[in-house]
Amino acid sequence: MNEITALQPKDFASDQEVRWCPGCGDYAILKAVQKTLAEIGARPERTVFVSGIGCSSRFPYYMATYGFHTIHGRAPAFAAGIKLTNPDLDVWIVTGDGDGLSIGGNHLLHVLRRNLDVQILLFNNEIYGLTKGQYSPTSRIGTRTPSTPTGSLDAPLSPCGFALGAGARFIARGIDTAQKELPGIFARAHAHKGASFVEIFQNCIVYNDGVFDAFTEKAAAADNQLLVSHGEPLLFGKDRQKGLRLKPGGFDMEVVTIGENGVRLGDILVHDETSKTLAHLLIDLVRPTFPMVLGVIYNNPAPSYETAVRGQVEAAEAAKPKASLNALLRAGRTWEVS
Ligand SMILES: Cc1ncc(C[n+]2csc(CCOP(=O)(O)OP(=O)(O)O)c2C)c(N)n1
Ligand code: SF4
Repeated sequence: MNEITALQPKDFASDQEVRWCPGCGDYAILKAVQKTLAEIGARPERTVFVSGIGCSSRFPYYMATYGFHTIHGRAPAFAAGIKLTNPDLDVWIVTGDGDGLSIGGNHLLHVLRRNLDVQILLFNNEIYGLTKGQYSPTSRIGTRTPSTPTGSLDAPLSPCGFALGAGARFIARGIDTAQKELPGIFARAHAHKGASFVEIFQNCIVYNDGVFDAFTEKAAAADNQLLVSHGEPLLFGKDRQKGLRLKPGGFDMEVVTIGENGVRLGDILVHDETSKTLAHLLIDLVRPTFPMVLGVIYNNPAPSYETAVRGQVEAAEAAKPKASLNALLRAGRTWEVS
């Protein structure tokens, strides 16, 4: 009998020299992905990483799997071709906020709405790292960069809000350094059949250092992060005494404290990852009034694109006798050229 050896995270690391800046958040994400693949029993020969252009998009070089470092914003197009022709492969897309939401916004939109069975990891550092720090679609108003020397005026885009609007059926959020939670989130993204979208807050230590500190710093984490879990109340804070509820008589959320003003545990909303309405509310919460919502926010599977495409092809083939190219060429009117 052929025994398949269990692989370790290091078995998914390639022999390529990693060329990110020392201290870049990309290292931690790479480590979490390699750990995830070992844990889920992935096979390198059945796994493909596809990226566009950017620091984050160097990812496929560092994985001992198949990989394509493609063109700016176009990873979804390559991934679609790969998955449609080889549906048994596990396809991961790695993109940045610039690659996926500027030049590649259109492509990302369509891969999400089509629900192709791929995992999309969007490294959000709110900046263009590779090209030396220009503002990106997720940069906050007032961000000073070489391309916005007096501060950006553009309203930032919410990657998860974009994904939900595009029709994504799996949406999650994580933090680069959260090694305890990230592999679990990636594993769930992998288990979801259809397009899974994961936004990862990634610190660019060179061009946008500390931009997420207000909720990622250890001392701030408990009061500023809410890690959701299906079926569990939306609680946070050091003693998990704070929670989210709908404002009585309205459709907006509010932060309340259990034990204050008559608030009881039963008043706190319970996370339902299948609810699109709740996903909207959680994704749209504005900081710092609300905590940053992390974990699997939305998970509501629907038939995946490649399954539907293959079903259509098989049905068409079954409905017609086997096609003959020769017969097709000779069908209808033909001419002899002499
Ligand atoms: C067609 C084209 N336009 C522009 C560029 C320049 N360019 C390279 S990477 C990049 C943005 C990368 O930003 P992001 O996706 O956020 O990745 P990061 O480097 O921050 O990981 C741009 C504009 C390019 N390589 N190709
Ligand atoms: S420029 Fe920023 S994102 Fe790019 S490798 Fe350096 S720290 Fe990472």
